[in-house]
Amino acid sequence: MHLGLRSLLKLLLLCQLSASLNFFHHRYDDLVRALFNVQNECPYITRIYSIGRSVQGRHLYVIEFSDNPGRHEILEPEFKYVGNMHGNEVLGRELLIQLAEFLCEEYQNGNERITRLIQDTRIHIMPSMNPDGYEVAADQGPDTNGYLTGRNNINEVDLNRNFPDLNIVMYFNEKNGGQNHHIPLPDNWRNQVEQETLVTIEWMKSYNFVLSANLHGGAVVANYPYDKSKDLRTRGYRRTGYTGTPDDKLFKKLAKAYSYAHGWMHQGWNCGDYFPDGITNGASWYSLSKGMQDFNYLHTNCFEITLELSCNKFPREEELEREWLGNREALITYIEEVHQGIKGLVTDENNNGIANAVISVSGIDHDVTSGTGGDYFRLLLPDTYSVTASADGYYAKISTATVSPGAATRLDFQLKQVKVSNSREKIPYKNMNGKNHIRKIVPRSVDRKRRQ
Ligand code: GEM
Ligand code: ZN
Repeated sequence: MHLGLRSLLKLLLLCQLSASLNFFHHRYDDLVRALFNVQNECPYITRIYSIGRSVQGRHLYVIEFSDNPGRHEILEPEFKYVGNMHGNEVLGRELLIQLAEFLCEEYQNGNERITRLIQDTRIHIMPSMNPDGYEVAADQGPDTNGYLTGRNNINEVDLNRNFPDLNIVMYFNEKNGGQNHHIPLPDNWRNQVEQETLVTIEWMKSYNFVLSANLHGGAVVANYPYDKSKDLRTRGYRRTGYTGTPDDKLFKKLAKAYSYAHGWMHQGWNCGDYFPDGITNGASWYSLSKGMQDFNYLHTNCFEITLELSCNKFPREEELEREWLGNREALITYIEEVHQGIKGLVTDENNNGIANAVISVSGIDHDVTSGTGGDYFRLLLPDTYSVTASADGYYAKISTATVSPGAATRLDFQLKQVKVSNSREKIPYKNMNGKNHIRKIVPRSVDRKRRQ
């Protein structure tokens, strides 16, 4: 077919038009439609599920991307993005819809980078954690939006102040020697949180997420934990004081991975604020208790950062395409960060995976645990590390691994079961991070019986 210059131009114009038609604010029904459209377009690499409902009964939908959607593939890390936790901070919601459409299209186009990402990673995308708040904000629209209208859930609770405060426990443990990971929840936590928080916590517990980001607006910066300041001497509304985690260097690198792949975040000057490299420690900005980011790190294996993506919390539709283009590369680059450090299998002598084995890295006082299949993922910067795997009923094992940039280094552990006759024996075990533990070794079989 011969196309004249005129019709070619017309076609180009049409393409342009259909592209910009995609950039609009998605109300709840539009969001649902957009996600199911993607699922329809890319049925073999996607799945849609709801983690539960909001107070007003809207679903908190997740779209999952994987070459085997719906199941955890051993040694493939799980990643998540959460948007619109504050109902009036809407850019994250729109970017995550765009991202879902982009992943589907590029996979169909045979884009090698995206194909590999989907083959090696299980990606969970939840565009809105606060769909009720969003509707309140969207009723006002971009121009008339009051600064905080729709931020909270429908019960007027700020969901980023609604998670159990595990920092208090952790800061106590750091001083007094105690657990450095998976800080337990208060017994009655379910009665103390909002519905949206509850289902999100259940979600976090039911997948072994490794890396995550939580998308906000009102500034342009990548914010990393802790959000809650350890320095309780300063009084007043804005208590601050840099409070890093034991993984501080890694978190800085993760935050920079986003800010430098972003169109302008890394430049530092945005919205009248200056953040060197476009990153900040949460507590050094202003202290925040009961946030979601710290909760991820303290209760699960997941490392989460908080992305502040626009000065204007509710940008006009005309700005959405530019924002997407400014964030696209960063959103992909950040997912790829899940493939660094070490990963491997913890098994028994019969090659059965051991769940909940504890992986400790010398010099970093934050352990991670293996998932149900015995696979673990430990994000680490390039270096050589001494790593210990331990599990109830087994002798602990130490190994060395060198991490280089790029793909994660494989490090497996096969653990020997403690004989039943030794079951009451107390084996002193010196934690590599200098703490003395007396580990009571109980064989798994005994342990299991006890729990029944
Ligand atoms: C923040 S979250 C990011 C900032 N964190 C800290 N510790 N300063 C909030 O929840 O207040 C900002 C937002 O709402 O987007
Ligand atoms: Zn926010």
